[in-house]
Amino acid sequence: MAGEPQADCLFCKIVAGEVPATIVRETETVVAFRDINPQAPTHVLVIPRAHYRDAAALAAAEPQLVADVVREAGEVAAEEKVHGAGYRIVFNTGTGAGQTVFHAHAHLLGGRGLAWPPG
Ligand code: IU
Repeated sequence: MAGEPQADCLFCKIVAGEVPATIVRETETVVAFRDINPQAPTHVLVIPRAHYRDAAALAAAEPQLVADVVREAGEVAAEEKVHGAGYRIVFNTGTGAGQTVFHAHAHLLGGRGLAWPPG
């Protein structure tokens, strides 16, 4: 069923507490944890507890959850004190764009200058 945990999904296992992660914020709907391979001084992944393969699928099925993810990314940015200088929220979507984990997630990146266009 849509949104249900998937046995082979790493992020579902983090949500379930079966795989360790450094969690920085949790709500009823969202979990935020540090990326194991950080690309910036602050690099936190914000994920819905519900399983959807990417952000567009999440938006189509449960649009409120997209708002929850983005709001929590902003809360993490404030907690990490990167909001003043600016930060980036990225949803890699599809393998060609660098998506490697097919459970919707936002990357919150901050704490350094972020070039545009991105690589
Ligand atoms: P991507 O947008 O799907 O490429 O992002 C997946 C991220 O998940 C990537 O930045 C990894 O470093 C990160 N990650 C993690 O934090 N913990 C893990 O156990 C694994 C990947 I595997």
